[in-house]
Amino acid sequence: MPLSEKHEETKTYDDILNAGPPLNQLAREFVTPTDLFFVRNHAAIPHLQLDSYRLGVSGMVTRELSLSLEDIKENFEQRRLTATLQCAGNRRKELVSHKPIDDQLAWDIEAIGTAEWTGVRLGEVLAAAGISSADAAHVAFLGLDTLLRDGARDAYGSSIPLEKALGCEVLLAYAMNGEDLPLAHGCPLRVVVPGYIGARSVKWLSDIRVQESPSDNHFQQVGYKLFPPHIDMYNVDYADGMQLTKLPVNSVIVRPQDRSLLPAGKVAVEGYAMSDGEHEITWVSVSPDGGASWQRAEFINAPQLWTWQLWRAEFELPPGRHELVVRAWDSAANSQPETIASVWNFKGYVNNAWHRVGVTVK
Ligand SMILES: Nc1nc2c(c(=O)[nH]1)N[C@H]1C(S)=C(S)[C@@H](COP(=O)(O)O)O[C@H]1N2
Ligand SMILES: [Mo]
Repeated sequence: MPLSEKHEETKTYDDILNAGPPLNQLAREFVTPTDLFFVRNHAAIPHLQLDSYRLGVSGMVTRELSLSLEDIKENFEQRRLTATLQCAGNRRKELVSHKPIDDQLAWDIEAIGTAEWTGVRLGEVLAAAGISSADAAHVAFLGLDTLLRDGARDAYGSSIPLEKALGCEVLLAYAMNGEDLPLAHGCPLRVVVPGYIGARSVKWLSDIRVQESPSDNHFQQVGYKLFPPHIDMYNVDYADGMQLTKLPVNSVIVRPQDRSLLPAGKVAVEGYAMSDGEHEITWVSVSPDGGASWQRAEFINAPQLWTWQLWRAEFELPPGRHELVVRAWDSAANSQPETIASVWNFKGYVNNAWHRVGVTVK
């Protein structure tokens, strides 16, 4: 079937679990406690038969594999990596207040979390299967959760370039923060693609396929595509969209929250910054006056690849209203655009405009 030109079907979110931490609990620790880690689902959590669980590996491979969880744990070296996952829809709420976005979750700043993932390297599983063709260029994933769309039931899926899939950082994870992967986060096995939008880290992973082209799944070909601000749901041609991969450099003020009323005196401003994981955050600037003057924030954790950077700055604020602003740079000199208008897109993805918070000091 050709790509649906229609906007995504209207769905009710009743039986679909989507949740994030209360904003006052966000990013208090470098590693996010599992029960404060956001959950983003596009379908109901699948009913699992854990004893008969198998991971299939097929496509352009010399040997097709069908692996139980034990096969995976016994045949491949166990790896651990602390990595941040961020939904492409994080900070959509600010885009929505600039110009409406239909039928998408209005995430605030909470669709992000950092966990210690335990699993095996996807690259080592692919090496065991053997890449059989020089044309192999993408690795596609399917989950066990399914959605009804245009009368057909499809699994959630995505793909990443083979080159990324072979990177040491890409894991098939069976544990999160030292415990078996919880059901909501993809038990028994999920992909973790550090640095890429969360949508590529497929949960309840059932199939891996090595192929010439990106996945033809809805979430690769229609969902999670980026368009410039002048494209909307009425003039869009989904075939033209840009498939999202790496996240752009971003920074967010977590505390104080927008519209806080603060006592006069010293105000501690705290938040997170994150780039594509391959580049560390090198500088975070915070403004106490809407961007007129700036101060360099101090880093709370030592900068590292694949994770967010927590930061802090302190200001003496006189009574009145103040607009706090943050912007960050990474080690490739990437920085953030100033305005929401310049990053607005009709699906509301990857908002990385300067983040602004209004506060009143008594
Ligand atoms: N099978 C499956 N995998 C999925 C999804 C999904 O709906 N189904 N959602 C994706 C999206 S959009 C994101 S942002 C991350 C969220 O991972 P989390 O729920 O563990 O935070 O999972 C991704 N993997
Ligand atoms: Mo997402």
